[in-house]
Formats: sequence, structure tokens, C-alpha cells
Amino acid sequence: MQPLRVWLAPLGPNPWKVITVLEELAVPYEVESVRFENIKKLPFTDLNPNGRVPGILEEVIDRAWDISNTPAAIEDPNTGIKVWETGAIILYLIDKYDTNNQLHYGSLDKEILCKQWLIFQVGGQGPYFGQCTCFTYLHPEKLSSAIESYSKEAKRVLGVLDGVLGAQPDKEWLVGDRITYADLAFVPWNDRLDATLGVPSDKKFEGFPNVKEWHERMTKRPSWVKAMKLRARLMDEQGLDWNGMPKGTANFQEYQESIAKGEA
Ligand SMILES: N[C@@H](CCC(=O)N[C@@H](CS)C(=O)NCC(=O)O)C(=O)O
Repeated sequence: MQPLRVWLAPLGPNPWKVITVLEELAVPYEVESVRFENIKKLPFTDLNPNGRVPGILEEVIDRAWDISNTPAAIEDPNTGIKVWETGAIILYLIDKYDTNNQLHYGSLDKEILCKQWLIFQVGGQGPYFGQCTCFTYLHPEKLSSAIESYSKEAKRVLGVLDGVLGAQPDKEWLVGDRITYADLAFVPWNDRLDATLGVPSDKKFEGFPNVKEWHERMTKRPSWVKAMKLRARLMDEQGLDWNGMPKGTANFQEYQESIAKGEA
């Protein structure tokens, strides 16, 4: 089997959903690591019209690849299929490579629930946690109404998950009695909750004990540990610290000043 190719910028959480699923399924892959600042530009927007990662960048041009044949997010040379949007990528990987039903169920009643949670993740968790992180952490102007509104929504989403996971004493997973792709899809954004909510790392799940336990069950898995090891290496290669600050940045204030000046 030929390795699948994944284009990603290591900084953002979304690509790590895909990498974790690939690791869980032991599907071989190779990564094209790209920089964030180029993803809204041509020619890449021709390839992934949404200009987001998983996506492609400079390195592609550097290698003089034929852009017209270059995938926007993942490419599977075994099928010739190219897909962008993490929800679609995960569904593709499950359809094609989860032949033993390791991360999904074969029955319609459970499968529709896995899809329901995946759609909730891509539409309900990802965008709101993303905006919340932006206004809490990255946006140079601290707009209290935006921070409040997005924090409230992020906590509401956490409350939905916490309620469902706590509905029965022995409930460990969103669907049925074992882990599925639906659970894994929530990990990368939940892992950044400290930045999203602007709280210390040990307080990020305060008020959401079921989400905390669920999250920790997943971050102990070799798939996540390996994905984060890869992230650390790719961040390092891009001159970035783990939290996204360019290496050598003295502190968060200096980072915010450089963002305000458009340097970071
Ligand atoms: N719905 C998309 C979201 C992808 C996304 O927002 N990726 C972020 C990185 S985690 C990104 O590319 N942000 C840069 C930008 O929006 O310019 C997906 O699930 O693939």
C-alpha cells in the first residue's frame, strides 16, 4: 500500500484529527508541512478553495510539483481520491480503511450517531472554539463582548458533551461502548482549551469532569502521543514553540505585540 499524503500546518488543531485517525487505523501516511501565512493565497486556494488546513503550500511549489495534480488536503494514491475538510477526510478514511470496524460500527443505528457527533464537532465545536481562541488569545484588541459570547458558547458545547458522557455511570464513549472516530474528532480542540478559554492548563476542564476523563482516556492512546510528537517536530522545524509563539519570543505580551504589528 502506498502512503497517503496529508498537507497540514502543524500549529492549528484540525489536522491532528486526521493524523490521529490515520495512526489508530495504522494507515501509512506522509506529511507535507506548510506555513500558515500562505493558505489563503493562490495557487493553493485553487486546490482547497476554502484556504484552510489540512491544506497545501509553498513547499509544493518549491518541489515544482504539478499544481493541477496536487491535492488540497489528503491524497490517496491507492484510489486517486483527494479530499479536504476534516469531517469528509475522516469519513473517507473510515469507509476505505476501517474494514474491521475498529473506529466505527457496521449498523445504521450507531453509524448515524457517529456521524451526528462528527458533524457537531465540525460545526459546533471547531468553529466556536476557534473563534473563542482567536478573541481570547490572539486578537490584539481585547473585545470583552466577543470573548464573553464565544466563551459562553464554548462552555455550552462542553456542557452538552459533559451531560451526555455523564448520563450513565459507566458511559465512556459518545456512541455505544467503545471508542469511535466521533470521540477522537473532539480531542485536538479540547486539548487547547486553556488557550481557548484563557485559563491555566490544570483548570481547563473545570466544571466538566466527564469531558476531562473522556479526554484523558484518549490523550493516553499511542495514536495521540505519536501525533503530538510529530507536531512538536514540525513546529520546531517552522521555528515555533509548542504554543505557537515564534522561538525566542520572551513572553506572551511580546507575542501579542508582534501579532499587533503583523509580525507573527
Ligand atoms: N472546517 C475545516 C476547518 C479547518 C480550519 O479551520 N483549519 C484552521 C487550522 S486548525 C485553518 O486553516 N486556519 C487558518 C485560516 O482560517 O486562515 C476542517 O475541518 O477542515
